[in-house]
Amino acid sequence: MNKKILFIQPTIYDDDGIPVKKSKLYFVGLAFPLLAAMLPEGWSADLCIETIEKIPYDTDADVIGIGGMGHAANRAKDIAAEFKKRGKIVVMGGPMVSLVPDLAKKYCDSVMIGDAENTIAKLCRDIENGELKPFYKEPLETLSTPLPRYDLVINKRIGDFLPVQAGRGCPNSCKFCSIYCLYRNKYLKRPIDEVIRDIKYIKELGFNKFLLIDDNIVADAEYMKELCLQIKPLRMKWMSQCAIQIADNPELLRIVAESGCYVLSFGLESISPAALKSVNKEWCNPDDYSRILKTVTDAGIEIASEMIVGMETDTRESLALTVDFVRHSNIVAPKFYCLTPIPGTDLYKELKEKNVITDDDVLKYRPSISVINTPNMTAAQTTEMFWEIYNRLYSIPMILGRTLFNKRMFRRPGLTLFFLMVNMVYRSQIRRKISPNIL
Ligand code: B12
Repeated sequence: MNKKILFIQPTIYDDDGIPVKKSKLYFVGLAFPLLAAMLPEGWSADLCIETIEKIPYDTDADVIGIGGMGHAANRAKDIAAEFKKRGKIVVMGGPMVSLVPDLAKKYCDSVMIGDAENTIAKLCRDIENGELKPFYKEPLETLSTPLPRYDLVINKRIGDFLPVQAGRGCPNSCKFCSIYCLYRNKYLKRPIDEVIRDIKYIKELGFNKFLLIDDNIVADAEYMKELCLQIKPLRMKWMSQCAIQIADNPELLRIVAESGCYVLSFGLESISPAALKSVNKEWCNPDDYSRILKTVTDAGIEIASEMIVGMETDTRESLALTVDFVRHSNIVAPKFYCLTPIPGTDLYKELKEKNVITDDDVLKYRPSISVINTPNMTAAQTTEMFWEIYNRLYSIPMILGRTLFNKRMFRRPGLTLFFLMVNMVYRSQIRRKISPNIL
């Protein structure tokens, strides 16, 4: 029996409810290339990345598989409704719907909760037999995945790097994090030779860069060292994200840098120890941030950062101090998000009990809008502050200060231009009131 599934990666809506479109999408997710590679005999797949492509509503596919993270869920539900009208079977999956499966089920025929490795073939067989179940859930105990179907993305308008994954989950317990709430400290690693197989394949496809999409590459330092030692001879460049502890493991930091890592993103969240404590992240000490960031840039790795606006202790003054901190730090691409109480996270439970959530409609949540009244600021004030911080940090003098006129960057002109471009794209998104996160 031949069946076809059309996977759709939805875009997000802007503040006027218009789907955000781009001429190029730099960060490509791994879910669909991987899901396509795991389909059973007799199944074929197509992929539509809505941010850069039109949705083919008249597709001949039998099944529509919709993913999406965070606030793309709002768009996902509308796409699902349109395909349901056209009589298609619609299946949803990904981290967002995994946290709110009952809500997602209202808009589709079946929801895949969590990892799909153990369930995707069963879902397909059930469709063939007309026995589709409302939910599929079978957590993984080990992680081994086939070569992703990168052919589904490489001819699209994407950047010059492809995604690779070595591990899933994270040993930390940050209250706001979806990964913590889905994996509960479980950390699954793929066999190193399998990861190397994927990277070699990416190289064969003509790409010299990859994005290691792991949640925290220092979750198992010994594993990461071994992986990096095997990446090094492949002479690739790569980016990733991890906990700041990497700076206190000089050997690991050196090996990571020598293997071609040139950008790391850190979740710094806040410069207030009390705020960090309130989200279970007291193992980060803001007094150490400047030293840590310098250690990492001294190793030859540039830093992007993720910080949260709307923490319990935030005030206008503390947020102004945050701007000063970023301005004088070695961060070349600072990013901010309003704290969001996604149902299913520990943060949600806590804030719900405190009765400080101003809007219960999770589908309206987005990183640029606060829905939490904190002791010192209303949700509306936090939202205002969010844009103020971005506008200040992405003024032309600030952008030039951390790129073209930054002494540290002089020795790497190519990278400087790359980050100048990234900063200018973020700036243009900020001016259009789109929080810079779907680059
Ligand atoms: C790369 C990445 C990005 C890239 C974009 C990648 C892309 N275009 O898809 C960038 C940097 C742009 C990005 C942006 C954002 N991201 Co992001 N991102 C990731 C990251 C690190 C990897 C994604 C990935 O490829 N994973 C690997 C695949 C294999 O795993 P997976 O997606 O879970 O898929 C598996 C299953 O879930 C399932 N599955 C997934 N989709 C589907 C669909 C169907 C039909 C089925 C059956 C199954 C299925 O099958 C897969 C195999 O098991 C994840 C963290 C993570 N570990 O996933 C965060 C993550 C997905 N991002 C997250 C967030 C919050 C965001 C932002 C909202 C940040 C922000 N606050 O602004 C934005 C949203 C942008 C948007 N909506 O357009 C959260 C999602 C939280 C949530 N509740 O949805 C995550 C989980 C990070 C976290 N720690 O919380 N992100």
